[in-house]
Amino acid sequence: MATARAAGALLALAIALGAVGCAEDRPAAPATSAPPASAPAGEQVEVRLSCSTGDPDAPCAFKPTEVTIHVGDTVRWVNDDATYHTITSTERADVRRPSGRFDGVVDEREEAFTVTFTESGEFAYYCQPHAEFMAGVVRVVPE
Ligand SMILES: [Cu+2]
Repeated sequence: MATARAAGALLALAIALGAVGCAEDRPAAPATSAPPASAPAGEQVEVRLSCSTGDPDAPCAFKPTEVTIHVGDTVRWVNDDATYHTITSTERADVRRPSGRFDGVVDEREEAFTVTFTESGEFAYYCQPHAEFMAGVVRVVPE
């Protein structure tokens, strides 16, 4: 129950800050902004965008292609090269079309794009310029 105690302490702090008559609607968020008690800080999983697969039919790939995370976790896609890629959500893995859930672009080495998944499910995505061979799945399971 340490989490509940910490949340209680933060609530008390927030009330105390409010009591001193802060002019803003909300007290300034402390550096460790507390997530809701039911959503502990998530883990971060990295997926690399690599164009050194050595496969002439699929020269670039998401590595790993599939990741399984928990609700509240974050996937961080990082570009291995200076190649232009997108990280584009699609409703179906076999029909690659932007679904609008997320859509990131990376075109520099070590450039990153992150998405925090707040609901469980299977989230397929692909790279638009390399849609024929570059796709992946994020499986999000309940905590
Ligand atoms: Cu790509």
